[in-house]
Amino acid sequence: MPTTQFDKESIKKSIQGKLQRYNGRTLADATDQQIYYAVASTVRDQIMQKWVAYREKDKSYQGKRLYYLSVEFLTGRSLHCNILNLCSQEVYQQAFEELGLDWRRVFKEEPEPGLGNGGLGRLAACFMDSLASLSLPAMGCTIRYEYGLFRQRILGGQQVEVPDNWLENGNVWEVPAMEDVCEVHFGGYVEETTENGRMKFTLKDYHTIEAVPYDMPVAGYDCETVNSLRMWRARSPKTLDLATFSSGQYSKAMREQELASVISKVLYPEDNHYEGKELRLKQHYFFTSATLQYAIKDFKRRFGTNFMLLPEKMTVHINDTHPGLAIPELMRILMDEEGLGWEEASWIVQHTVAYTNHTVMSEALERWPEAMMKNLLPRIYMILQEINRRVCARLADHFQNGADPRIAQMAVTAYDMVHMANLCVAMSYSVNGVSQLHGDILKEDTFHDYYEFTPSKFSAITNGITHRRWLMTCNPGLTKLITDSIGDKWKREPQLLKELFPFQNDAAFRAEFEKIKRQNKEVFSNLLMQRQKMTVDPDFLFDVQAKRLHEYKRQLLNALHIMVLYNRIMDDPNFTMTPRVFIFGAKASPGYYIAKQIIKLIIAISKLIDKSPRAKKYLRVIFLENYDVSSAEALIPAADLSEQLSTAGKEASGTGNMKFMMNGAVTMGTMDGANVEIHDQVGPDNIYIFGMRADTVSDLYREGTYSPMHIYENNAELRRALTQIIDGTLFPDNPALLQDIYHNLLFNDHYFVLKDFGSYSMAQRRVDADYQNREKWLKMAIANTACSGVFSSDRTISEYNEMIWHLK
Ligand code: 26Q
Repeated sequence: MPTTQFDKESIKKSIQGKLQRYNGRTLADATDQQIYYAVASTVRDQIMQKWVAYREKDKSYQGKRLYYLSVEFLTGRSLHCNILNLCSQEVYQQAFEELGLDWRRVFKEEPEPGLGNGGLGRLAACFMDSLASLSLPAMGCTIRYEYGLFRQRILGGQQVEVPDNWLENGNVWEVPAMEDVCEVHFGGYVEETTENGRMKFTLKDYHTIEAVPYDMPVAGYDCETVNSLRMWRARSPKTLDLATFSSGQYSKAMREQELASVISKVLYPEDNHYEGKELRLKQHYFFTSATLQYAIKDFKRRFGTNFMLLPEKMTVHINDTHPGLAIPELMRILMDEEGLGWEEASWIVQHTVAYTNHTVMSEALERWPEAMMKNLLPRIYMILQEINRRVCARLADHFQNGADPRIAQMAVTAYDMVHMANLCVAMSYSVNGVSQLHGDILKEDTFHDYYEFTPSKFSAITNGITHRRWLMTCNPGLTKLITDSIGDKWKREPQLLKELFPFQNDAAFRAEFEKIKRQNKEVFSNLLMQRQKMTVDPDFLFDVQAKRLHEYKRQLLNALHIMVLYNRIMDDPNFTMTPRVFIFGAKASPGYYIAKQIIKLIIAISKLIDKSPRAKKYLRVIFLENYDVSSAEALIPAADLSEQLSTAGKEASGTGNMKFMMNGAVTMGTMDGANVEIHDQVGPDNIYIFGMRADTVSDLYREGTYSPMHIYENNAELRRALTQIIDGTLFPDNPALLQDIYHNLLFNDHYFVLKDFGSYSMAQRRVDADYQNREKWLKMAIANTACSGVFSSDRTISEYNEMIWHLK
């Protein structure tokens, strides 16, 4: 196989050649988009060459393989990270320079695949990067949504959702794998027969959907490994009915096609929230079934039909419960298609499937009506019932009491619902939480009864982020400073960032660090100008809260505090403070009413402040439209303060917190999720911790004595800010617009916003003072970057591999 060189001259030639062949243009008159495609397909050629070589080696691979199943992979753009992982930054940079191309301008032409909502999907993407970079054999498996997460526009002071047609101009990075097309069956009924004295179950009268795989290469950093992200698209197996078409019934002829393809049409925009929509259940089964059919086919190719080897040769990791139907589906394939008995199939499943939980919020726990499951997946439903019967029998035996109330709590099906989390805990060999605190809560609370039943299954592995995207590509200035100071071994071993710690005391280093932060603020300000026709002053403190909008994440705490600052400025002519811009980035689920009201509130506060020349000198509020991976890559390197305000016990881990820290922002946070571990790493002097601890929160829930009204009555500043929500200060023409926010806070306040307000406000006073002390602040910021190495997903993946997967 001849290999092509990818030196500077051949890269230049390739880009120009592609423009000529694809577009009939020269570089001089090509559009930015055409240039992007020419560059990206040059990089793709380079990856393809490695992919071919890797696959060739892989053919004879006899070891274990990981299938990582996730309904979301929030990958972000690929071009820059691919160039980085190929170790080709320098040659491309030189080639660009000589061709007169602008690096950033080309990158921003790439449509961002928004195939995820937030933390869960982004984690899956970081994991893919680390798996490949650690040369572990893995395939990511998901749905190829035609429309990703909606794009957010702000119009008339509120969120408006626009469809995300990310495939409109084609996707350079994917290749269809037509040899692996398979069928997924829905509906019908189960016929029971006996064959050679054994029960046989056959699905009849089912409806077929075809699953078409598209593979995206995932190249590891500075290594030979190129794994795949496999995305399944749904289509109808029937070709167009020409007779119907000719008779003029166009729409009837098309209907079948369209009905099938809705399954992979659009990503559901709910984050940390369950909605029992049938189409969603179809999506889950669709990609899970297709993946397992492929995995079994590959196993048979490698090892024949000795299925007892399966746990030794593959792990099926399910990212939350959404792909949990992998459990009954694998049993179905082994029993109905491969002829194994229940005992064998069940043993195999219980040694092959591993499960990660990502949330303890009860409204996010996945439950499906039994009737829906039975209708849509009759054979799968039968298997679930049998699993449930056996699980309950084991439990009754264990508790020595068939009527023990714990059994109903732990059952797979109960009260007419299929409880996916119980299914996953009962049937997988490993259950893990995503931070130490979250792992403890799973053991002590969420899955307490299961923990007592099978304690050894449970573990906690703290999340991580890929430092290649979240430092090396998004923050080249800081990357260079780090390398100039401690060499470049940290790129392979991010824990070596620790060596930066003593540089806090180096005045020249601090000055350089400060300069880079300022440049990043300017870059962000320019982006804001392009996108929203706004600027921010880089001399202001950049105070950032960027994450999905959710009541438990408490954007409201931040908003109320801004109102209090505004009032202090307006009330006292001598008041001064450190000038600060509060930047919010947040999408709300389209159906989440209160979340959308909160966006309105933030934007209204922003406008109120902008109307006052005096307030504007100290305070700005920016609502960054359409917060996505690409805008995070510009925003996070510019942040000074990272707001991580979740009610303690609610945020399983958080991963944004780690990205900010790595880029030298100081955390303002509760003792929740991974904030606890960030605190452990940097020490109490390099973080602002406030608010109730998780145990106090759960005590308060249990006692039920919390009275937000009591706090309202005793805190005048807070009372005033709350009143301004409804007294016409924000909406003179419609003072009642946000009354639901007001009422929720005053009469319910489920997330303890008022309770934690005092402590938050005090911690913010310290930030205000500390930021003035440049030396102190920079030392804190540097300490944060220096201590962020453990939060690289390379460490996370190594732990998964040691504790759960055991891949070579
Ligand atoms: C539930 C039922 C049916 C369909 C969908 C869902 C659903 C969808 C999305 C449930 C949950 C989610 C998203 C969860 C999520 O993003 N969790 C986040 O995971 C991150 C990675 O582990 C953590 O860092 C965050 O703390 C956690 O909120």
